[in-house]
Amino acid sequence: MALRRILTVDSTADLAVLKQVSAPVPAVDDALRALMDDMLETMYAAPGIGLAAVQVGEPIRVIVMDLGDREATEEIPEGAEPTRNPTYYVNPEIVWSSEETAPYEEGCLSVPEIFEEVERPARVKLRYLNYNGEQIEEDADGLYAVCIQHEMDHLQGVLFIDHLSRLKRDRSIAKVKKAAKAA
Ligand code: K2U
Ligand code: ZN
Repeated sequence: MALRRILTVDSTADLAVLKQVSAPVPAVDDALRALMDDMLETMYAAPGIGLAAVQVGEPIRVIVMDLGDREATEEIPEGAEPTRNPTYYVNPEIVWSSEETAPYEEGCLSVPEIFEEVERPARVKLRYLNYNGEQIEEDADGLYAVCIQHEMDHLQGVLFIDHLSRLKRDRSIAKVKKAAKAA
């Protein structure tokens, strides 16, 4: 497994890649699984709870996620190691979205240090291929629904700041560029 560089909006070249519409994957094979392993390692190191392949420069329709204990209902013992429960999405589709929407303050590993509220459908139904190429159909709500929709946007070349006003979006990119220059 290897860590990959995460593309960020302060770079014009990176932004051009992030704005691409990702291509469907022809087959779930060992090469794809190796990329998904790298994506997961990169996501944990960031740290993050989701990552789309385009964010590591591979514009193909693949997402990895791990909500860890964030959706857990039972109390998590103090200092316990976060449980790892990675999930993999190849050629994912949202086949149904609720009319009901819910707000969530989102961030993005490609838009560092920017957090803004985005309104999205509260519940979605997904269809995708898993790590072994098996077809899965699943309902998502809560943080799972937020994260998968955020990642699905990436596959369309859409960043969460594209849901904001033009002014807020441009200010966000300017802030990321300023911070990158200062670093
Ligand atoms: O696409 C990404 O950059 C991954 C995001 C996924 C995400 C965005 C908004 C809301 C939920 C998930 C990163 O994981 S942002 C970091 C993060 C970490 C913990 C909880 C929420 C967001
Ligand atoms: Zn993101």
